[in-house]
Amino acid sequence: MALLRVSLRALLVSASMGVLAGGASAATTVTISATAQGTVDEYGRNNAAFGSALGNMLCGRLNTFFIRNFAVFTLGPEARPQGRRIIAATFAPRISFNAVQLVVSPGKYVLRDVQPAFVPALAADSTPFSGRLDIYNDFVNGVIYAERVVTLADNPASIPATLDVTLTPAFVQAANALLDSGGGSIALGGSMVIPTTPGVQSLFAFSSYDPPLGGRAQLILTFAPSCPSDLNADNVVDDLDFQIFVVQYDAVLCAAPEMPAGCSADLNTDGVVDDLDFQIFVVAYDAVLCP
Ligand SMILES: [Ca+2]
Ligand SMILES: [Ca+2]
Ligand SMILES: [Ca+2]
Repeated sequence: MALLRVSLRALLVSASMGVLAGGASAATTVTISATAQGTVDEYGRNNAAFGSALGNMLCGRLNTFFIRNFAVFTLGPEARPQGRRIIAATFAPRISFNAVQLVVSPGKYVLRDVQPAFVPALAADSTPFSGRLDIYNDFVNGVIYAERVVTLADNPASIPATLDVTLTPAFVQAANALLDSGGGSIALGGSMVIPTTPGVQSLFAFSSYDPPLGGRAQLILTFAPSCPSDLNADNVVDDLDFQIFVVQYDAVLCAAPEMPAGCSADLNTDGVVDDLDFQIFVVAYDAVLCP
C-alpha cells in the first residue's frame, strides 16, 4: 500500500494541474449478422435438402414431423473493442411471418450449444445434407443458451419484426472464450418444447434470407471494460486510470455538467463518484491486472 499512496499523491498534484482526460464509456454494443441460419428436420435434413427456402428458421411441429432451427455467428477479433469483454448478449431473429402458430399454447423455445464439429456443415447452408440425426439430436443436448416461453401473443402486429431472446451467462462465457482463443464460429441450436398433440401444427417461425420480409438473425453483444475500474480499457488498473478517476471524483455528481460523459468512475452506480467508488477502485488498483 505504501507504493500506492505515493503514486496517488503524486497524481493528485498533476490532477490539480489540469492535465487529465475523460474516461472510456461504460459499455459498447456490437451487432453481428448470422453467417448462416436454417433448419434441421427429424430426418436430419437441412434447408437445402428439405426444400425450404435458404435461411428459413422453423421450429416445432410442421404438419406431421418435427423440425429444429439454428443460427451460426462468426466472432472475429475485430468484433471485440480493445480491452473489453462481453457482459450480455441477445439473439434477435427477424420474423417474416407469424412467429407462433400454436394450436395449443404456450410452448417453450430453447436454444442450446452446438458441438463445434457440426458447425461447418451448418455454416455451409446451401450444401444439402440429410440423415444427420447426430446434428438434429445435438440441438436438444448440452448447455442452454436461452429459454423463452412463447404464446400467440408473441406474434408481431406487423412484419417484418425482430424477436429479442436474451442469452444466458453460459453463452456469454462461451463467446468470451471463443474471442480469447482468437475467434471463430459459434452456433445456437433451437428446439420447441410443445404439447404433444399428433397432427396438430405447433410452429415457431423466423425469417428467411429473402428480402423484404426476411433478413439474417442478429447477435447483439454488449461489451464492457474487462474490469470496471479499468477506466481507459487497457486491461490494467494503474495511474492512467487514477487520473481519469480523480477528475470524476472532483465533479462528484454524474449529472453535473462538468462530469465527463458516461460517469465511468461511478463504480457502484449510485449516481455519484465518491469515497465508496474510491474504495472499489483501490482494490482493483492494488491488483493491477484485470482478471
Ligand atoms: Ca448441443
Ligand atoms: Ca487501465
Ligand atoms: Ca458511486
